[in-house]
Parts: sequence; structure tokens; C-alpha cells
Amino acid sequence: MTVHPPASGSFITLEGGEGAGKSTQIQLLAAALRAMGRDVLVTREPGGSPGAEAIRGLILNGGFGFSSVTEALLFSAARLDHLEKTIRPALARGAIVLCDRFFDSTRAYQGASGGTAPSVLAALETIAVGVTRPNLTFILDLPAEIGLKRAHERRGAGVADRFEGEALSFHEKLRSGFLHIAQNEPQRCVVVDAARSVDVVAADIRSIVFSCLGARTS
Ligand code: T5A
Repeated sequence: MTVHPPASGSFITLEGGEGAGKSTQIQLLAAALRAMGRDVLVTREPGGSPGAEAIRGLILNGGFGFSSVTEALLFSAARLDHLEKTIRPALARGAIVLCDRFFDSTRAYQGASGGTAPSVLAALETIAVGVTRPNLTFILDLPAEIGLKRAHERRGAGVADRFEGEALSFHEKLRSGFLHIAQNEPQRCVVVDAARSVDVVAADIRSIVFSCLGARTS
């Protein structure tokens, strides 16, 4: 697999359901790449720029009961700002951008689980994302109940956010939605078994990223 960057940098996204381990893995990957002297930007969605972080609060903790289509519009608006202010400048300077969730989360959460039509999501991607597509996407896959248990344990007595509180069936559809994306775009997506230990998952991800970046520079 070869990384074909949209600008001079590389754009890598991590995706999956609740508690799949994306934040944990992104930090480990960033540390490994920085140890090799690479310029790495770690960012997340929704968020990653001041405006997008404000939209994050509105969706996840606002309690406004937005429909799936409204959520898709809001996530897309946040994404456009994130791309303009954070991701594209980093790619332009040659950085490796590691992003915790990106457009596949909208496809899975608002699309596969939320019922927003694929044509609506495709139109939003054209407007918000344009040509700045990830070179490589890891889908961290695990049974929904394991991910929810992990997220629940980490949260402790805190309140579940907008999506953690959804029924198990929502999270199961989400898992199928992510696997469907990977099946349709095997040139971009790699499915990783995220039910294994943190270190084993990290070693898999690292080896794939190193091999992609090596292929690119060779
Ligand atoms: N959303 C987002 C949409 O609906 N549409 C969109 O377009 C976008 C971009 C964001 C929410 O917004 C939704 C999806 C989300 O519901 P968030 O707070 O950013 O919310 O939450 P998540 O991205 O879901 O992040 P989580 O923190 O819940 O999950 P992670 O990052 O996948 O998991 P992580 O690394 O924090 O790990 C969770 C716990 O499990 C442990 C960790 O130590 C931690 O305690 N853990 C493991 N334990 C055992 N084995 C392993 N291999 C483990 N890996 C991690």
C-alpha cells in the first residue's frame, strides 16, 4: 500500500465506534513517528479548530435533540473549518496529520446508524472535504458492547454524551457501517482488530504506517 498525499504531507485517520481505542492509539503512533523525527499534528473531530470545538459542544452536550441530517450539517461545517484552519496548513508544510475521526464517522453515525441518505452525505463531503481526503484510514473494529463497556469504565460517574447513550442496536449498525466503508474502499481503509491489547494493536498500526511512509519515500 502506498500513501498518495493530497498536498506534501500525509493524512491518516482513525475511525471506529465508542471506546474502540482511537485516542489511545493516535498518541502511541504520534510518539513513534516523532521519535523518527517526523513533524506530526494530532487532531480530532468534531473539533480541531476553535470554531469546530464550539460546534462540538453544541452537538455533543447541547441537548438540542438535532435530527441526523442537522447533525450531519453541523459535523460538516465543523469539518470545513477544521480543514481550512488546521489540517490543510499542516499538510502544506509537509506534516503527517493524525486525525481522530473524520468523514467516515459522519457516514457511519449519521448515515448507517442515523438514516441520513448517502446522497446527502456525498453532497456534504463534496462541499466540506473537497479533494482533501485521507491517504490511509484505520477502522478500529470490536464488538459494540466491549467498546461501550470501555467508554463507560473510563467515564466513571460522568454523564454519557449524545452518542454513548444510544441503544446497543445503534452501535451495532455503526460497526457494520464502518466495515462496509472498509469493504468499499480497500485502497484507503485497513480494518484492525481492536479487541486485542493496546500494545498489539499499536504494533499493527505502526507497522502499516511505517511501511506506507517507507513506500512513499522509496
Ligand atoms: N461523531 C463524530 C459523529 O456522530 N459524527 C461525526 O462526523 C464525528 C466526527 C465524538 C462523538 O461524536 C460522534 C462520534 C462520537 O460519539 P468523542 O468524545 O470524541 O465523541 O468520543 P470518541 O471519538 O468516541 O472517543 P472515545 O474516547 O469514546 O473512544 P476512543 O478514543 O476510541 O477510545 P480511547 O482510546 O479513549 O479508549 C477508551 C478506554 O478504553 C481503554 C482506554 O484506556 C480508555 O479507558 N482502552 C483499552 N482497553 C483495553 N484494551 C485496549 N486495546 C484498549 N484501548 C483503549
